[in-house]
Amino acid sequence: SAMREFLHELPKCEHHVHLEGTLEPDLLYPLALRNNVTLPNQFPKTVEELEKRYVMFRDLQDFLDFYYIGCEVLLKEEDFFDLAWAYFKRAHAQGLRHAEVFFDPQSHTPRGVTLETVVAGFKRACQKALEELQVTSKLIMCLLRHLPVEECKATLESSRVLFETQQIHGLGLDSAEQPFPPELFTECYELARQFHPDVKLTAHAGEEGSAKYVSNALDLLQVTRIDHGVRSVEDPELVARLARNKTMLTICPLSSLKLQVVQDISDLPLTQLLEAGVPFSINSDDPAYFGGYILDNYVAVQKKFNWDAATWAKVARQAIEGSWCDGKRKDELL
Ligand code: ES4
Ligand code: ZN
Repeated sequence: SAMREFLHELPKCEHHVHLEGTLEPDLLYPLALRNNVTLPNQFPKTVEELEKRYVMFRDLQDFLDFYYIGCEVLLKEEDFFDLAWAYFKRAHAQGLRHAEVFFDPQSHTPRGVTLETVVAGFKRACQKALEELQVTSKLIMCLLRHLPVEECKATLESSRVLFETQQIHGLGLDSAEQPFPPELFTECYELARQFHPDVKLTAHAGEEGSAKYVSNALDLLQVTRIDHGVRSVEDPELVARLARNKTMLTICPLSSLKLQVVQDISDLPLTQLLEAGVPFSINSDDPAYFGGYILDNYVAVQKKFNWDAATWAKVARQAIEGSWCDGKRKDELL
């Protein structure tokens, strides 16, 4: 359609995509076979069965249970490369120009897969995306907040050199939001800031958790971006603060729908954020699980909000300006 074509041509930046969440059923089963991995008994046995199960999730935890099982088929550097390269190809075909991608080392290290293996595979895919697709990218390492803080600290320590050499650009915080508030991770974020003066900080907050999770992430973790943050609108002072500081929310429409954070995409507070001057970007989160990549999320928003071209230009520009690439790359994208 003309609308999809228009949105395809917008210079799109993605700031909220978990590479493990790009594991399509049509890669999951071949990887299980290639690596001799036996999936749990109750796990769907075919691509078709799995696709049917992914139509809807009860909540974040119901989804995460599938997501962590999916991770078990990833063992070798080549697997991480194949995963990320498949993502870059699909997102590029939807008009992606720049991506800041999350990964969860702690969903791999318990199987004996090292952080270095994971990053080596992802970096090779990022390099190929740059050379063959002209897609730029940054890696953001996330800590799993449902795990003991001491384990998170140890993971962070093991990543020190990768942060110091800026092979990893940012730190994030994901997994089950409640009851694991941001303040548990204050020391982890302090440590990351010591790794490199330019380290970028973000955290999932205000997806299922309250607006207090968002303000505590800002106050205690000193993040400069909030992942999801849709419940921020429950606190007018917080909304004013996000607008004043131009703190970007990375919103994931199909994710919030499929995880039943909202009952309809029109329930997302996008109009309110635009009016209040809070910047946001539109992202895919876990596209293999939530039924769409970046353009599909743009289209889903347009179907409900029916924005004019000027509004879309503003949304695309805010995503570029909120990106963690250098000024030269931003100028190219604008
Ligand atoms: C996630 Cl949607 C979402 N929320 C929190 N943690 C996650 N990890 C992967 N997807
Ligand atoms: Zn997420």
